[in-house]
Amino acid sequence: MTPTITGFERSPDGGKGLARDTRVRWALEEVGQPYEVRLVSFAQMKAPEHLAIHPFGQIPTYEEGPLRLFETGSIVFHLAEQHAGLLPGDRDARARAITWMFAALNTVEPPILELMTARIFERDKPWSEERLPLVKDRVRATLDKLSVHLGAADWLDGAFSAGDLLMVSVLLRLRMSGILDEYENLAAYVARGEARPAYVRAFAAQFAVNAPSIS
Ligand SMILES: N[C@@H](CCC(=O)N[C@@H](CS)C(=O)NCC(=O)O)C(=O)O
Repeated sequence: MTPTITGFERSPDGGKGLARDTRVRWALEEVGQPYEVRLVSFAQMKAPEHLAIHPFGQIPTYEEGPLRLFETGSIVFHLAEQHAGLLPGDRDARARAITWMFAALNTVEPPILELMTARIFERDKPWSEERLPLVKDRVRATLDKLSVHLGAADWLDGAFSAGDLLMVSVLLRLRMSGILDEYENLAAYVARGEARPAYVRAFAAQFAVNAPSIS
């Protein structure tokens, strides 16, 4: 059965691949699962039909027959459980890969989201300039430790896993800030993720929808 995911009718990032449907597309591409996409406007996301699938009125969602999921982490985990390729077979290695999924979304992403909020949504506030360095340092405090853990390895724990897929996706959100480039090994790690054929396909698919049209 071909699953259907939702994505923005037009992503506010103009095709940079930062909207979370890209993470789901990437996971689907990694496991070789064809999928369909239903594009939704902001108004449609808040309408009852969509709220019945996503209680918070957001994207992405995932529908597979009677199964309806929301939350990117949950969707990627479901795909990783149903298909080979995103989680190791060994019990302990699998548990560690799942731990990295949680670490990406629960530990690394929150300060990055705070930085995005400070840079984009709060930049006209009178206290914005004063607050920004504090928020950036909170991001660095997490990346310092992540960078030490990764060291010279290609991936976080052995072979590429759903943990890497989510961690790379989260770190990608930092590119515009310049902070990622302060960490040579993390910048190379993200570049390795982006070079994966599955990511290239996922990025191209969302870009085709979201790229600004030239007229
Ligand atoms: N924790 C959720 C966050 C979902 C989320 O923030 N989605 C954004 C797009 S990346 C969205 O739909 N924003 C529009 C809105 O909140 O109105 C997940 O990981 O799926």
